[in-house]
Amino acid sequence: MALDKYERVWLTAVGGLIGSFMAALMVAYLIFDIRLPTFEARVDPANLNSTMFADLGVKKRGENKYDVVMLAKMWVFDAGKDGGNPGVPPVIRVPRGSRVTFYVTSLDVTHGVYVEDHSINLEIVPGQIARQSIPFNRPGEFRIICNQYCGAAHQGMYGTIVVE
Ligand SMILES: [Cu+2]
Repeated sequence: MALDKYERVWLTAVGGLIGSFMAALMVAYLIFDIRLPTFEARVDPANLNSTMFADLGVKKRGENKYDVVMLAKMWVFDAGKDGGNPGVPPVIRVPRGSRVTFYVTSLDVTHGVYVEDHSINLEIVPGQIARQSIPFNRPGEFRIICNQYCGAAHQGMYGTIVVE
């Protein structure tokens, strides 16, 4: 099959572009350890007592593996007893080098979860569980911020993750 010269040039250019996008994805996945946010399951916000959200907090799942089960509501994040006193912005502690999987749902309106200096950005929709797993390799205090406008006291909706 004979290809026109320009057709061959364009096919090569497009192939190279797609190849470089794939390479960028692999670098993000394998070297920077980035995982995309995922839809985990549906829940009934009026009936969270029969779901994983009946037991909020930080769960150790293995060597350097933790789950954070958290509830977003106007206008606090609730991480159970592991987050400190109810009604105040939670402080979550994890050891340095751990991989943390967040499971978050909303009780009322759409919220967001963003962690300062880390590759996580979740949209928290009532009725859905959002999940994302990220590594915490640097020690420090990083704010968890609601980055979806959720009403009058939205600006006060935050928490802190302390990497020790
Ligand atoms: Cu919010």
